[in-house]
Amino acid sequence: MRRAAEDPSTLCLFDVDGTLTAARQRATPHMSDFLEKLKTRVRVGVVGGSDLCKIKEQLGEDVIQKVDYLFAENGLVAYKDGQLLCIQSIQAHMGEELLQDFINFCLNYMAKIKLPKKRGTFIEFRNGMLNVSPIGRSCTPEERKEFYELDQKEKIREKFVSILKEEFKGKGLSFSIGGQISFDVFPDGWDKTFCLRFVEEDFSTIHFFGDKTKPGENDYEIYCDPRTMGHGVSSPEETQRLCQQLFFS
Ligand code: M1P
Repeated sequence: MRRAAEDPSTLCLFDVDGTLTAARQRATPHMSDFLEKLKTRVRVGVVGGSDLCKIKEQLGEDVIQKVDYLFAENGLVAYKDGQLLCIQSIQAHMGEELLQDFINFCLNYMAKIKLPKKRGTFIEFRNGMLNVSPIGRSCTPEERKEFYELDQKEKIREKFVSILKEEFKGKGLSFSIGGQISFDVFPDGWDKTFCLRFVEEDFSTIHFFGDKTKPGENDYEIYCDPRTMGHGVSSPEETQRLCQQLFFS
């Protein structure tokens, strides 16, 4: 049975990668214990760019039951108190014509890039978004690191996104670089602020904690949104320290 939070009018929403866990890694037992403790003070939610499957790998199979709100794919797949609230469909929203034009363009562009390594799953088709990865999502952790370091120098993803913005101008698509090897593509407005519609009426204060808070990064919109108090962090350890100061001192 859930224990009531001392302040049920405050919600803390957390990004996953870089905020609750290291990139694409599992949460440490210390972080899991901390979230349990935090739930005695405030209501707790998670809003990740990743799909539900990846969030479960990182935060546990039972994460939907453990937190008050679980928002996967920016909230395009939304759960409250363990119950599904809604799932968006990118194909219904974009239509097959635009979707195929977009996928074909990306595959064609990626076919022309030469990288130190290329693996598989270059476009992951999710419920409410597409995730595009020039190296391919099936790369190993070492290959992921190698791509990320190269990308920081050569801006492979930034250049790709700027070409897509030009090519698909006026088509209602948004792009965000949230992780290390890929970027997310979704209809305008389907960024992390999407999840706020499920909580804005129920809380007087909504804190958001994220590590990718610069323009073009996937925490930027919700971090700046007037409905949230945004907190930029640089690691899971900093997230814990900040919450400790805010809610336990
Ligand atoms: O949560 C941030 C991002 O995590 C993954 O990114 P990458 O595999 O590139 O490190 C992806 O699931 C991405 O969709 C998500 O935004």
